[in-house]
Order: sequence, then structure tokens, then C-alpha cells
Amino acid sequence: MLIRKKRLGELPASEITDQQVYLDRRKFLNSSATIAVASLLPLSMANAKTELPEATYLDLKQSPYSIADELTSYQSVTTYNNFYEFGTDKASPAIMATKFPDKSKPWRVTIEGECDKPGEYDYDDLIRPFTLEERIYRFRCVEGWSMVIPWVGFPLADLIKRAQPNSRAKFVEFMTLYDPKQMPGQRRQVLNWPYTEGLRIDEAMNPLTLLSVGLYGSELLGQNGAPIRLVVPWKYGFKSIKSIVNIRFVEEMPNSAWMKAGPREYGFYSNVNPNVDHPRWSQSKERRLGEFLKRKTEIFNGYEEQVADLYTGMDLTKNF
Ligand SMILES: Nc1nc2c(c(=O)[nH]1)N[C@H]1C(S)=C(S)[C@@H](COP(=O)(O)O)O[C@H]1N2
Ligand SMILES: [Mo]
Repeated sequence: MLIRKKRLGELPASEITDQQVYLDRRKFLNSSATIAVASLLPLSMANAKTELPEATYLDLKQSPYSIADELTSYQSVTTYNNFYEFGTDKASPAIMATKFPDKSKPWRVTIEGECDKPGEYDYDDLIRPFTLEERIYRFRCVEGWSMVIPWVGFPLADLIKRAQPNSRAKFVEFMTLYDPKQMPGQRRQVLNWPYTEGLRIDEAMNPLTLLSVGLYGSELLGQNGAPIRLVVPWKYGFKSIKSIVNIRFVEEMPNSAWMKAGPREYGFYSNVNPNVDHPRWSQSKERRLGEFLKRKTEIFNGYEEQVADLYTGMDLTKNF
């Protein structure tokens, strides 16, 4: 075996990971995890250097849904991104979104459609009622890489209960900001802007589904979808729409930006499934950032126990 794992004490200071710094600060796990020696970051990522900030969300509730896997480094989480509004390569969002969102403008979120309590909120008012917690989740991109990210957020279900959807509300649609001045990638027709995504209402109500406002104990950076984004850990990463300005309850299954871009390649459900290949590549394995060898991809990204019920009787090869 070529993988060599060193004990923490053997690592030079320069190699102590963000995870260790973070654990020391927050002391929420006892650190039995071994640290993988090398992180295989492409050189292009040297473009942006991000420092793990002092935690700003204090006293976060800890969650039984958190997993114990080693965290992906803060550097990787914040510099290896998919956010096409800021360019299509992994390094661009961290470079292009440093001033996003414009702090001089209020961030407004509209909740509308089939519900009894629609409304338009400033970001602070929107999140004030909810108790923030930390959720350490696996995150699997459809491209075949994965991370482990300590999100900060609250269950989407909490917000939905406040909005009081009516009996016609079968799906929830989400929309990213459209503002080519702030999001240079929107000046080109790479996707059908604004980016949209959707969930069935029971998926949206599942306790794993999170609205995230931070990671690693502090606010989201622009590249990760500030100020508020969705996290659906059993689905491919593109379902986890960033920088949300609109949440709408609808009766019909919404079309997403990726379904419009490639209907044969990107379905509505997009549950992580090692047995259903993408038309152009296998989904059986994944590369977790920071690891040498590929690991097996798990059905529903390892969250089968929590979500399999949602899909009983459905053919997951057809409803991909
Ligand atoms: N608005 C918007 N949301 C988005 C994307 C995007 O390009 N635009 N990319 C998606 C994809 S493909 C992935 S893998 C995740 C990446 O999230 P991260 O960069 O925070 O890891 O965001 C998703 N949400
Ligand atoms: Mo992705």
C-alpha cells in the first residue's frame, strides 16, 4: 500500500490542517481522525489563498446528522468551487467572487407561490427566527469529486412551516440572483440564467435538507453561495443552489437550469447513485479532495437510512 498516514504529532506545523485548527477552536469532536498526508490540489488553486477565519457563529447547536469523517480543508472548500456565475473553472469563483455579494445592497429573499404566508424579507429578517446548527455532511458533485463540509444553517423545513404551503404545493423552486454586474459569468449564456433548482415538497421537508448561511463556523464566502444557499447532501451537488433570492411553492415539477442544459444528462431527482452512470462517465467512485485513492460512492451519498423512504416504488434508473 502506498498510502502512508502520519500521526498528527509527526506533521510539520505547515501541514497541520485547517481541520485541526478548527477542532482546536471549536472542540466539538475528539480528534481521533488520522490526517491524510498529501492534499492533491491542482496548481491553479494556488491562485487564491483563503485563511480559516475566526468563528463568528458561536454556540451552534450540534446535530445528530453530522458525520465523523475527516473534514475537507477550508482552503479546498473555499477555492475549489462550481459557481458558473463566476466562471466555469474551479478556481474562478474564489477569485471573482471576493466582493460578492455587494454589502452596500440589501439581500432580499422572496417567498411566494402556493402558500398562506408569502413575503419578501431582508436577509437578516429572514434568518432571525431560526436556530442555527452545525451539520457536517458529505458533499458529492456529479463530476466525481467529493468533500466533507461543516455547514452552518437551519432545516429548510423550519422555513417551509412558517410559509405554510397549501395543498397545491407539491414542489419547491429556488432561484439564484440574476445580476450580471455582480456575476460576470452571467454575461455569457453558459446556462439559462438565473440558475434555478427544485425539490419535491417531501424532499424539501426532510430533516437533512439545509439552508446554509455558513461553513467552518463563519459566514459563507461569495464563492460558496453567500449569503444563503441550499444543501441537499444525498443529491449531486448541483441541486445545492447558491445565493438564493426566490423560493416558490408550485404545483408542477419545475425545470432546473441543468435539466434545460442537458435533459438526458441531468434529471430532476439527481440522487447520488453509484449504480446509475452519467451518460459520459461512471458514478461508481469518487475522488475525495485530499485523498490519494478513489473511494466507492455510496447510494444516496450514505444517507440511505434517512431518505430511501422518499423513493419507495420509484425506478431510480428512470427517475435519475
Ligand atoms: N447558482 C449556482 N449554484 C450552484 C452552482 C452554480 O454554478 N450556480 N453549482 C452547483 C454545483 S455543480 C456544485 S458541485 C455546488 C458546489 O458548491 P461549493 O462550490 O460550495 O462546493 O454548487 C452548486 N450550486
Ligand atoms: Mo457539481
